[in-house]
Amino acid sequence: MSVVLQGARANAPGDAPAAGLAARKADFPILARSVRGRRLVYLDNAATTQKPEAVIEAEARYYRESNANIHRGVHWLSQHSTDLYEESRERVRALLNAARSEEIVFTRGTTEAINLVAYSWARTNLKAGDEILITTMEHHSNIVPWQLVCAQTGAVLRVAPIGDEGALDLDAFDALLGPRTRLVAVAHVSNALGTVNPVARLVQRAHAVGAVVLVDGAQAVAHTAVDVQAIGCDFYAFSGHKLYGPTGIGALYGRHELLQAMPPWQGGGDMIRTVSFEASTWADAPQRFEAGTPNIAGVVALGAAIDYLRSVGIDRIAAHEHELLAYGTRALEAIPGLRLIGTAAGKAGILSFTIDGIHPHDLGTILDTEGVAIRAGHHCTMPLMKRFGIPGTARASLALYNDESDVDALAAAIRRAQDLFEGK
Ligand code: 7TS
Repeated sequence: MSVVLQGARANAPGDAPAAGLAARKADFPILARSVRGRRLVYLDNAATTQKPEAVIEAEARYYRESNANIHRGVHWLSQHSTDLYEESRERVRALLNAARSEEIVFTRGTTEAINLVAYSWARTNLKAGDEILITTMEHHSNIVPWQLVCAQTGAVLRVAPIGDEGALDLDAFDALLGPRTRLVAVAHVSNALGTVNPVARLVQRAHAVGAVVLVDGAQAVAHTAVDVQAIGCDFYAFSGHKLYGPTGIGALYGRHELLQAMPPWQGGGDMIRTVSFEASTWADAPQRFEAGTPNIAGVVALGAAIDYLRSVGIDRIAAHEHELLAYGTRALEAIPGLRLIGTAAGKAGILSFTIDGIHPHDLGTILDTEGVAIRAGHHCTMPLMKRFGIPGTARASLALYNDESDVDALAAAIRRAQDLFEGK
């Protein structure tokens, strides 16, 4: 534990932009454990990031010192708990640079945020023949909710293609926009390729035809500064657990006018203004979309995660991960038979690859025996895998606490797996 506390230092003022971040490993207690008798090399950060002591402690402290239900108590503790909850909303507002905190709705995560928009906005506003435009690189969470909307409303799903490097085909995207396009739903950063989409440009083109735009920011918020006003999007979704925060909590940003015009999607306590057996009326946004007792401790710990992220500095994190990505790309490209999937310019810290003669799952299993945790499979992007003609990839995804030794361990483990398969 003393190691953890030592590591939880503030930024050293003289630190170079990307230097010294590896010392942050000590902020994350789980990174000190071993797995299968080996040092844990955690490279599955796109699935979920590890949690710093500050976040774990914030959640525990909430239950030790502040636990009470929110928005309904006249007693001190309830008011205190409500204040903590609403302070976290303000932290999320600041993280995304939203204009006002009423534009932040707490959800279980990205998936629930997208479903909220699908159920409330899309089912109300779309009719037969309207079009929803997505891209080939979307996570299932940004495909399936729209398919459900289409089945119910008669709207049509359109898909903008990508090039061989994994970049969105912007001309094709523009060509698919038209008077029928009512909604564009696009990933900010692809979880399987690392491609960073030019979301501000996409929003501009989509708005020109009158479409509303949802950005899936699940893979963006922990790796790059996000400014929803500069992007200009109407909705932005993210998950706390990919941002060094707890599971089961995330948020939806929605432009105030849009949220205020949307009907509730779940009914219950906290989302109403008045209830009678004849008719009920709804609270304003965001409460309208937060029925029932929420994950209060999760919200508070998410606030602590945002504080942590800001204390390290999102620009330093981005610079560090880009350097490590370049290092990792060189290390993997030197391995014979390895093919990187997703090589778009300016991509984020995701190394997806296939190896000749070794199925990604077998590779993942062998790497695991060496304590190297990566993801293997389709990464909830089956249509994207089909586009590349592969069943899946092995994927290493970077976070602020990774360093060159982690990438070296990955490369060495891949080479040993190859030796094993070649019977050496
Ligand atoms: N959108 C993107 C781009 C994602 O990467 C993910 C999760 C989601 C949506 C869904 O997020 P959730 O928190 O609601 O589940 N991506 C991954 C992944 O790449 N490996 O495991 C989960």
